[in-house]
Amino acid sequence: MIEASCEFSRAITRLPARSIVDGLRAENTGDPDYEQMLRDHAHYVATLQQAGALVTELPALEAFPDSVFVEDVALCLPDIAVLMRPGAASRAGEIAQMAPVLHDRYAQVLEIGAPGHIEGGDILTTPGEILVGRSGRTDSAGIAQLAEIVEPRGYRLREVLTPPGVLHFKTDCSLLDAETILATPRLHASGCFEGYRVIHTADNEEAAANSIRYNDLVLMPAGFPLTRDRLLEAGYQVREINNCECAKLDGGMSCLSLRF
Ligand code: CIR
Repeated sequence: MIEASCEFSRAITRLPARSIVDGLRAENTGDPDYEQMLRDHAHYVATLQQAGALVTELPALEAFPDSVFVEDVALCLPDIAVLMRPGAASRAGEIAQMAPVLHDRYAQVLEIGAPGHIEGGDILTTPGEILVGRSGRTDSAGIAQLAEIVEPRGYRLREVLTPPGVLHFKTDCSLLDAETILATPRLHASGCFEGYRVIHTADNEEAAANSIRYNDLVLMPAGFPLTRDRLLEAGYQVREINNCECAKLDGGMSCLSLRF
C-alpha cells in the first residue's frame, strides 16, 4: 500500500459562512457564535501553518451552511483525490464546489457516484489501511464504490462500524502516528483497532477523540485536560484549539481541513 501517514505539506480549509447557524446538528444546544467561530478558525489555520502546512483557505459558501467542514467532501490520498457523495442531502452541492480545487492540485481526481453515500469523516487513513465506518451518512454501497477506486491502486480498505448515535467514525478516533490511535473506549470496544496501540480518551472527554496529527503537532479541542495529559505523557506535542462553536454542529478538528 502507498504510505499515507501523518506527514503532510498542504491543507485546504474553508471560511465558515454566516449561514452556519442553519448547519446540521444531532441535538440543538444553541446556535454557534459566528464571530467566535471565525476567531477559532483563524487559530486553527495558524496552527496548521505552524505545523508546516501550506494552507489554501477557500471563501465562505453561504448556500451551504456546513461547508466549513471540508473533510467530508473528499478523501485526499498521496496520489489521488476522491470526491465523496454525502449522505446528508443538504451537503451534496458542496462536492461541485470542491471539485475544481482538487483538480488544480491532483493529476487524478475520481468521484463516488450513485447509488452509494460516503463522507470523509467516516474515513481514517493509516499507513497500512483505509478504515471506513458505516454510519448514518456512509453506507455499504458507498464503501464498496470507494474500494473499487482505491484497491486497484494498491490501498487496502476495511469496512468497520461507526457506533450508533455517533455522527462519523472519526468523531470517535484519530491517528496519532503510524501505529497509534486516540479513540473513545466505546469505539475501541468494537474491536476495530486490533494491531494498533490505542490511547483512550478520558471519562467524559469523548469529544477529544476528534483530534488531528499534522507533522509534529497534535491539534486537539480545548477543554479536555485529562486526555491532553495522556497525550503529553505519551510524548506528543499538543496544541489546544477552542472548538465550542463547531461542537454545537457536531464538528471538530478533523472536519475543518483536508490534509495531504
Ligand atoms: C454535519 O452534520 O454534516 C455537520 N454539521 C458536521 C460535520 C462534521 N464533520 C466531520 O465529523 N467530519
